[in-house]
Amino acid sequence: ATADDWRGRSLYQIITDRFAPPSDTAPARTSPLPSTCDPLAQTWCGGTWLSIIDKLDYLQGMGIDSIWISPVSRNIDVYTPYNYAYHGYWVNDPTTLNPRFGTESDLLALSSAVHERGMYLMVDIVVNNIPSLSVSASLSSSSLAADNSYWTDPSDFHPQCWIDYSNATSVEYCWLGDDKLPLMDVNTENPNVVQTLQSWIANFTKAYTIDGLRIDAAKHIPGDFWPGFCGAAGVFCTGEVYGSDIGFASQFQTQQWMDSILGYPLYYSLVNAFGAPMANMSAFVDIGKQVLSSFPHPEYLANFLENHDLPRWRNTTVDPQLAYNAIVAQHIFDGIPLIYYGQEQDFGDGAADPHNREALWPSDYANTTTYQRIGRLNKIRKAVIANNTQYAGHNFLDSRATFIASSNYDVAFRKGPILAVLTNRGSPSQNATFGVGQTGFTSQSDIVE
Ligand code: ABC
Ligand code: CA
Repeated sequence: ATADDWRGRSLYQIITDRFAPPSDTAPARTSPLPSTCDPLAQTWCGGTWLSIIDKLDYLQGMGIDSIWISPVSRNIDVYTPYNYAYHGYWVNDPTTLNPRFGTESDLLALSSAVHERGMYLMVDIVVNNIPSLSVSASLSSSSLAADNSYWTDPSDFHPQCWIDYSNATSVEYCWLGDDKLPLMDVNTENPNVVQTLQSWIANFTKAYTIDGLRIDAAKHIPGDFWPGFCGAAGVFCTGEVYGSDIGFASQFQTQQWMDSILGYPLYYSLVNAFGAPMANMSAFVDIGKQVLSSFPHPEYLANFLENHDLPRWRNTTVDPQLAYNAIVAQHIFDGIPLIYYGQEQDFGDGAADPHNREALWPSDYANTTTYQRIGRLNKIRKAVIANNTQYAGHNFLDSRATFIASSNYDVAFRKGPILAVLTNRGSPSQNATFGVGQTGFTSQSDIVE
């Protein structure tokens, strides 16, 4: 699917190991299965590609029509200083599937089940780095063999150096991870590496009918690598560009490196605006405007309030009213709304990695108020998109959000036929006045609350 196919979608992020319990009928991929899933144990809890299928009804009940699943490629399968690769990011062979989560036919079954429902499938891709337990400062063919690395020649990697985030070159060429578990930086200028990755991704997206890619650590590879890679993939690419620097992040679109990035800049603005009662609403207004003016296609950005690297929203603030207001902003502002599994269940114990990667099944997939409100927002989005609802010649998807009014604690913005009026006053409710003078709706217009 293309970026334009994606922009009206609602996306849901899944860590395969944690989203749905292993079903009784499918072969267990992890043994022994833990009796409870303790995120601090950092080991497999048993979720698989097949078990995701059992919970697609639950997702559709919330208006979700696309899923992003954690990396599917083979990982190191040994004990490390950070325990086990249950999350799937320690890919040591991008070209082979991870037997912990299923077989080729299982991934095909998931892809078919998703498509039968008219949903899209996005897969997380790790190409920047390969974990190492044996290599520290020196790379050699024998250490790479000991690590069971797909790349076998030292020239397939950049020489060892740790990333210095104040140095742009270092961010691209040095290594993620640390001396306990180095993530060796793949030499993405080596023509053999480039060629191999391109033909693999072209085959992979076709073989499994993948609709989109979430590109891990996208800012750690020089931008000119991506057009060839995403071009070969032939599908929507959204990159992880972790950070609040809009000038840096917007290059991914202005330089046409890839279609989209994850909406980190908007995320920081929403935390600053709604992350505490009576916080800083101008952060949303200021950053929101900068996002709209800096990105040529803000409608392709994937906007989130939580992910597997960040604290849960409800860990930052327990106030449900603040969460609901932030969720509305996330769904009505330009972009593809993205829910992290468990957000709809108000998970809030998770400070950060690894606490924020709880199993979803103890929630019993309950019909929570948050679940219902996300569902309602998706119904509104779907309705105005499907009907191409216009106001004064502006429909939802083609128009940009416009800030209409704001105070320290309130904000109003329009996007096509929808007006969002939000507050960060939080709980308990209080009497307050917020004037929204110029809604753009003429007097006596019919509106639906
Ligand atoms: C493991 C353990 C952890 C332990 C850690 C050191 O090692 O589990 O308990 O603390 C995977 C696993 C992790 C694992 C790591 C390392 O591998 O999921 O559990 O942690 O082994 C992606 C994925 C992420 C994944 C990897 C590695 C990459 O989403 O899940 O981790 O394949 C950087 C990278 C980013 C990466 C992220 C974790 O680290 O850029 O790709 N995510 C600054 C930098 C960011 C940086 C961030 C965090 O710090 O700019 O680039 O992200 O280190 C804002 C600023 C930002 C700033 C933030 C913190 O503050 O604007 O710039 O971000 O205000
Ligand atoms: Ca790199």
